[in-house]
Amino acid sequence: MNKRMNFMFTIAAIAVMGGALFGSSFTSQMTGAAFSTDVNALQKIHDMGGLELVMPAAFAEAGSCDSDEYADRTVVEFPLTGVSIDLPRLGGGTFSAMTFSEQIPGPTLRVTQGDVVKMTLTVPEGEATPHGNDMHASQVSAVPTFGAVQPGTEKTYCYIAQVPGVYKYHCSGVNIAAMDQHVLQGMYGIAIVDPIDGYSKLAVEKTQVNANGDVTRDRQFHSGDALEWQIQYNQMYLTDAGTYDATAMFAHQTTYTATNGQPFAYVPNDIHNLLNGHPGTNIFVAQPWNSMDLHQYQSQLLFTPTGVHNRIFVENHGNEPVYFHIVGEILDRVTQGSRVQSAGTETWLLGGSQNMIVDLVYDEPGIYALVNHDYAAIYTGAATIFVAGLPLPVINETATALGVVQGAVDTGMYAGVLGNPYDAIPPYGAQSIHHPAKNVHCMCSDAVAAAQAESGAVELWVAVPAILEAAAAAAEE
Ligand SMILES: [Cu+2]
Repeated sequence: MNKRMNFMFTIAAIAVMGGALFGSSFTSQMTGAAFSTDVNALQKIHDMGGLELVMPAAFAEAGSCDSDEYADRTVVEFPLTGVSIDLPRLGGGTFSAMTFSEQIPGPTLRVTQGDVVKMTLTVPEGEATPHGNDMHASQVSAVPTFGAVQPGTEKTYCYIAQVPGVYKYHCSGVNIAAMDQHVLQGMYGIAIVDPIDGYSKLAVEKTQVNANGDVTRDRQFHSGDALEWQIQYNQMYLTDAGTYDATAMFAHQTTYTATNGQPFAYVPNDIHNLLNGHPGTNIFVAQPWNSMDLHQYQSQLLFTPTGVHNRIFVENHGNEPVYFHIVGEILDRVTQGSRVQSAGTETWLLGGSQNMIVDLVYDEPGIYALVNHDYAAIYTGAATIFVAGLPLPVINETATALGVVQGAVDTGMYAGVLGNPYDAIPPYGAQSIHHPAKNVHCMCSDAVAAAQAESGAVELWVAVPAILEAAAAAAEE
């Protein structure tokens, strides 16, 4: 089987799973009779105005930004806006999203261990509900620091990021009333706290045959510098009208599994169909976001070279486990908090609100599927496609004909031509290998997408048709 056949086989295998999904009525909801007790409890908390403890005055300065401890430290400002907007849902229509700064997930904060984080949450006038922000990277009194911020007001708190790692932040609802709704409809994000002494070099297990014909260990080392990614999982529980379905949440009946806010965010689209010589035909049967008309919501692939250290920051925001696995790869290292948990493992389990850093090197050019190895999660959105190296001869030929292949060859990956999706890339740190280009991609408002474009990300829905038009015109001459 040649490499292209291999690619088609891999895609077809995943497509079969996707086809099963889209052919079924996976959005059907159960009735809520058995869960009335829980729902009533939530309603009572809501009616009380949340769980607001009466605090002694001594705690009034919790999270203050005036501490002497902050002198001589770097202060990193992190402004967020809590706002409800409508965003597109899988299969058409919209859902009632709640967001930090009009994007799901919210912006990623990146600091170095020892920095001071100055977090300001603004809730605009006219917003239908208060919001709050609970940052797991902090160690401050939860009450009143994470309490509700009323519409038309803002609240700032400060803390020192003392412990390196990846940390969730999320809306705390209205003093925890409706917190489930706010988080599951989109109010979550991550903070990355880089270790003060940097990331360790990566050891990858290999073997070799020596001059005597003996098979021996050949451990290979890569520097702490890495091409970086962020992948955040969550569940979505939606009514047919796109509102939050608490009954489905209590029953753990997932409507979709979101990957960076979008079910099936990173699978092939009609740009790849075109470039792979199949215009009008899906090379991936389930291409739910495949029209260029979808702009920032069109699914995009993740491109990486072979032989390069990849570092993936992973967070599970949901209330289902994530069995993190990459089809065709072994995770070379798993770090949780600031401790290595495993070196060389097939799958790693993340519970709710748990994180990890996965380090790995793709050895062979090809197509790899990053999944939550829970079949219910795969079929509802937790399938992400990585393309390592330049394994697709038809795309190579097409790109050559268009005169754009050199960019891909120089970088060893198709991101040299198409870029990597903006929302899968964390802000750069001191040890980040920069991506050759970014494309505009997010579960976000048009304003956020425009800001990505202004920062240099490529609008593929504009660029690709223009390239193809120019190529067609050149061919006619
Ligand atoms: Cu909220």
